Amino acid sequence: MPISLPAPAPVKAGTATHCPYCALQCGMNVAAGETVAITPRDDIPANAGGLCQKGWTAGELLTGGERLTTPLLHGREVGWDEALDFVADRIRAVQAEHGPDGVAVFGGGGLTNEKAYQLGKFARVVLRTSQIDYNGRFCMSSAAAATNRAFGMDRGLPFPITDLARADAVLLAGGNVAETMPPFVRHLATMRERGGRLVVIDPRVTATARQADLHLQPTPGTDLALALALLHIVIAEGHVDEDYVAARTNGFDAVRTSVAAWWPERVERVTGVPVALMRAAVEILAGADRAAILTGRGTEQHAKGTDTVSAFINLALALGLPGREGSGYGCVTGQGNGQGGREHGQKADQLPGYRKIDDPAARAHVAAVWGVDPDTLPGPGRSAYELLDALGTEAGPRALLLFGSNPLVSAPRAGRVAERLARLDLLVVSDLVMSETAATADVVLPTTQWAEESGTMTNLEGRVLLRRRAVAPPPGVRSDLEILRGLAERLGGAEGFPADPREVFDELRRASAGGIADYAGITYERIAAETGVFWPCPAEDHPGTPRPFLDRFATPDGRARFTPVEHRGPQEDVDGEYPLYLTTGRVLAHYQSGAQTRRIAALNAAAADTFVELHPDLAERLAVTSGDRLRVVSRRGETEGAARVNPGIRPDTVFMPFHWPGANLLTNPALDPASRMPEFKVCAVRVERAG
Ligand SMILES: Nc1nc2c(c(=O)[nH]1)N[C@H]1C(S)=C(S)[C@@H](COP(=O)(O)OP(=O)(O)OC[C@H]3O[C@@H](n4cnc5c(=O)[nH]c(N)nc54)[C@H](O)[C@@H]3O)O[C@H]1N2
Ligand SMILES: Nc1nc2c(c(=O)[nH]1)N[C@H]1C(S)=C(S)[C@@H](COP(=O)(O)OP(=O)(O)OC[C@H]3O[C@@H](n4cnc5c(=O)[nH]c(N)nc54)[C@H](O)[C@@H]3O)O[C@H]1N2
Ligand code: SF4
Ligand SMILES: [Mo]
Repeated sequence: MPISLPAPAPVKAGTATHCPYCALQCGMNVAAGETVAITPRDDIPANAGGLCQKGWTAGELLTGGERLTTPLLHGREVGWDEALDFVADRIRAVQAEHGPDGVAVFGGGGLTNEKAYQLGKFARVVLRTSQIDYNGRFCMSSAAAATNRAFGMDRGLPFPITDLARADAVLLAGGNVAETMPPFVRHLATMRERGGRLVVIDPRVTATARQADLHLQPTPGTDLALALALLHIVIAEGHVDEDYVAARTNGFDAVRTSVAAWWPERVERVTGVPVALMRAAVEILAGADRAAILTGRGTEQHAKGTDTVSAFINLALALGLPGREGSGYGCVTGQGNGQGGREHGQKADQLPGYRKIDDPAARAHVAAVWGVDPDTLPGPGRSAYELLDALGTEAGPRALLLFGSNPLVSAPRAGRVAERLARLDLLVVSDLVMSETAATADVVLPTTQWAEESGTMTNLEGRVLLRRRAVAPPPGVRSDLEILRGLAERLGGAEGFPADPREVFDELRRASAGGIADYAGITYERIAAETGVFWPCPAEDHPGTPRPFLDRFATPDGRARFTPVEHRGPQEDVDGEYPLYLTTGRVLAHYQSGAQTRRIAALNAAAADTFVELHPDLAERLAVTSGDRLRVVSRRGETEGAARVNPGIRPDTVFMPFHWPGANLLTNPALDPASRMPEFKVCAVRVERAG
């Protein structure tokens, strides 16, 4: 693989690089030998010497026996030329019959910036298809839509993560960082050691909630009402920062009026959260000199996720937090490159630099970098679930190229997605392992992974990091960039599709220049020398932007926008037939669809199988104890899991992780109108004893 990188920074042991998994992108040293040794780096502020169990055991991804090393064509091992010729021939045939949109592309928020950029370019320039989207739609999209609406910019945390340690209060709504980003908890712990206080909103007593000074435990899907009540109390008790609101925001009057009807007693009936706890939360936030409000997927993965985030942003704005040093609103981003992956054009409505694909100036700029006529660039396509749901249908794409996602396990209403994938004329999956989705593909392309290749990742703070190659890939495996180059070569020309990540990054810098997510001044050398550079960074002599909103917001007039929002219930409420809420999420030991972590012995030992968490009262009614098999049934499907009785969950709610096939057979694909986020976090189910 062609590679040209600055010399790695001197490290204790091995090559300084970053974790394969989540958006904290913990720094780690990877030393290759018979086995791979991993030690945490202490120069990366996000983890500063810490790693979670997934990070510590990530070496097994490199040495484990379940690695794909040969292309597969209908299950048969073939050479790369045969595999790529077949894919190119089928793409040509499908497009001849169904037009450019007959072929779709699905990407992932785990892909490096270089891959995400190249995938978007490949779709628009080589395939000329509008049908491209990615799994980040299931992840960050509601927070992105709400922050764009309020601040004119979507950067997960618009401040360094270490600011949290200096806050006097943090409200974390719908995030379980103790399991999803364990080293994150250190920043919160430091805050608490300094006397700061942590408020957590979660329907379950999670490992994170147990560390909180105050825990609010709402019914799933009612955070919007809760946020309205918190703002109602802030206004009623005179805690609005009127000077800030006047100087830095627009639109407060409409919001002030709209929350008037959401008095705390009414919201107690909607959410189940006692009024006294709502008042206590406001007291903590309003009494803090510096405070942050953070949201996670618990509040965002709803058909009203965008409005829910807007309600929390309204609360933050009324308290005068965003754009003040040491305070703010932030979204706790998810996948390894969840931030960068949503900036460079693998999203249906987007071009690099966080530009809009329907903006003529954006099209002209990017087309010039790509050396094509702007009129040849397609327009916006379908969002992730809508795309998956359209596959193989009369009006939908007939072929799919999938890079970095396992939707048979992770997409909502996965039974429907399986039907759709089965109807395709061509399914091509690039992966490291035989994921559930790869196992159904016509063509499987074995690709290199994190420490076997280099590229940049943008962490949850908007800090662009260099994930260096630390070990040689197994013989026969190609990088995603090489795969895209190979396909481009067969479909019209490899020019503009280099396989060297650094060449791709240099083009990405030019394509993003002048955009919201401007990487023009970021180089591999700078990242190495400065332990990451915050975007926007428009020039090589620009210092980067750790706190983009200190002077102005990214809106045309520089002011933040309040948005009035109204509460409504979940898309599917409980009834006699389906009397319980199901919510879904994560456990410490596994990552996402589990394609990677279910192949690691230590992680399987820590968490071997799926489960159904339920309250003791419900367990008694069903006459089950922990370990008994349960069947969980929704209007869309059914699955089984072992009962895990836990007094920390609401009696009206059950929880399942989605790391194993099953939970998503149940979930509701109702979509948020603005972000097209599915309602992963609440649907109606019935629970029975199995067998
Ligand atoms: N171990 C592990 N870590 C990960 C990942 C992983 O798969 N495994 N994935 C990474 C990715 S991509 C992401 S997006 C992040 C996600 O990180 P988090 O957002 O922290 O993860 P979740 O477990 O999906 O959801 C958080 C919490 O939301 C709660 N919740 C459910 N419904 C509601 C509700 O209606 N309201 C509120 N307030 N809370 C609710 C759940 O009980 C859960 O504890 O984690 C990242 N880190
Ligand atoms: N019920 C429920 N469902 C959910 C969620 C939930 O909370 N509840 N959360 C949603 C969220 S936030 C997310 S982010 C999604 C994630 O769900 P998925 O999109 O399925 O994500 P992963 O399981 O990480 O899948 C990544 C796949 O790509 C492969 N891979 C890793 N690196 C690379 C690479 O560089 N190149 C290529 N070609 N392949 C690679 C991995 O081996 C794996 O098979 O799930 C969503 N689904
Ligand atoms: S917290 Fe995230 S980035 Fe850090 S070691 Fe764990 S999985 Fe890796
Ligand atoms: Mo995610």
